[in-house]
Amino acid sequence: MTMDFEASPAEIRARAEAGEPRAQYLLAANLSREGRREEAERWLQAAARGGEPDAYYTLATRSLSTLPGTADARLLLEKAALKQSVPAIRQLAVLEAQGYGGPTDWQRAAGRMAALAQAGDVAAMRQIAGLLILQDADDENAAALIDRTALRDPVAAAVCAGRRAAGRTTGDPALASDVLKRLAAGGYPRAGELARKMIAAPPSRVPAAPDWPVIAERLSTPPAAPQIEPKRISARPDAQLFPAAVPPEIVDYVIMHAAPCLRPSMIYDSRDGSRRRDPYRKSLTASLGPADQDLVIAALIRRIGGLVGCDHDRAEFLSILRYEGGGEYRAHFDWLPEGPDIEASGQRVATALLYLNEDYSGGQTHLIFADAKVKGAIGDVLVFWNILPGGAPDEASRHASLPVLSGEKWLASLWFRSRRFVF
Ligand code: PD2
Ligand code: ZN
Repeated sequence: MTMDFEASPAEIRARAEAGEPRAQYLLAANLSREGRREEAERWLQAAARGGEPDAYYTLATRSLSTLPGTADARLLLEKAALKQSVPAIRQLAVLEAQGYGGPTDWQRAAGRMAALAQAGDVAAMRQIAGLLILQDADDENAAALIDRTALRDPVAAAVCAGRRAAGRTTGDPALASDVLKRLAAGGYPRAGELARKMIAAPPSRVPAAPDWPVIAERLSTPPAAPQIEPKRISARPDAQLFPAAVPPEIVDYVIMHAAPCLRPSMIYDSRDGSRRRDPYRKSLTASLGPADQDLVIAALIRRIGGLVGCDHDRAEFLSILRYEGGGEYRAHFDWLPEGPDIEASGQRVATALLYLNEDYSGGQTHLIFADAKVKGAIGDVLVFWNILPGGAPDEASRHASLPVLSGEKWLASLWFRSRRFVF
């Protein structure tokens, strides 16, 4: 008989003591909720020794905050994946796609995610849809997958609304609006605005069921950056704007994906290497580490890397920034002072900024060196370099985000190092 959360606490304990790994895992979870951490830890370790996949997964999640730790995480996740743990397979796919804790293997990662999606896992279906949209915003299979997940997944709901607002094929007009209205009532950012756009959009036909062999074929090559003619803003420091580099549906995806992870932004204090809050940088940031990434975020990092001309493994974590009224990032450099941080990964050579919305005033990116105030359209990517050709910090690369005067500004930033990023 399988043990689940409906068993009584006394029964769970009895079975845990009798040596059932699943019961040991559930007992650990109960004890952890009660704040009895040491006992919880002992039972969690016992469950892992007994081969309980959720225990492997829980232990793996603790090793994701440093690059060296991801090697341990990967081994635990592989064991959990062999026992069909769905969260473990999703996380393992991210590590494989990014080359964290072992070789980079995009095909394997995409194959794992497609298998989960085909088996009906909603988060995997939505990720596969996102990957297809990145290749072709009109992909019929993406429409089918988004339709099937929009009522159960907030990120899919946002993509669904964005698609309809852009006049693309997506079925039932009422489909995502209910989800979005509920999210808006719960204070989820931008949900109300998306719901309004969606309700105003004309109805369209319901897409057919997903065609899995076609999807597998589409996903068999790693994501590539599109050919986009950039607009040069400055020659030195080098600054270029890539228009429409990311489809608007993926922009909605990124916002909804990151919204629950937003925290007050920090600045780096070069005097002691600490990070702290400061009026110099007034915004919220979601810095998407390995535990917060998915394959769409990984694909987006590759795409932006392709525009910049840097491999994905040189990118720091994608950061989603939300500046409310008055929010700003005063004049600063993105290059780092001498210290342990640059010893590990090298200098922060380039900055890429992806613009996620337009409905605000003020808030332009001020490239002081070019006397240019840039307000990108949704999906535009601004790239500028923070170093001189020889690699030294460029004292001319100072820039800022001007105060937001009305509305709120959303933006994704990605900094690239001179070598592989070691976190
Ligand atoms: O939000 C911006 O426009 C901005 C401007 C300058 C962001 C950054 N720098 C940054 O994240 O480094
Ligand atoms: Zn900056």
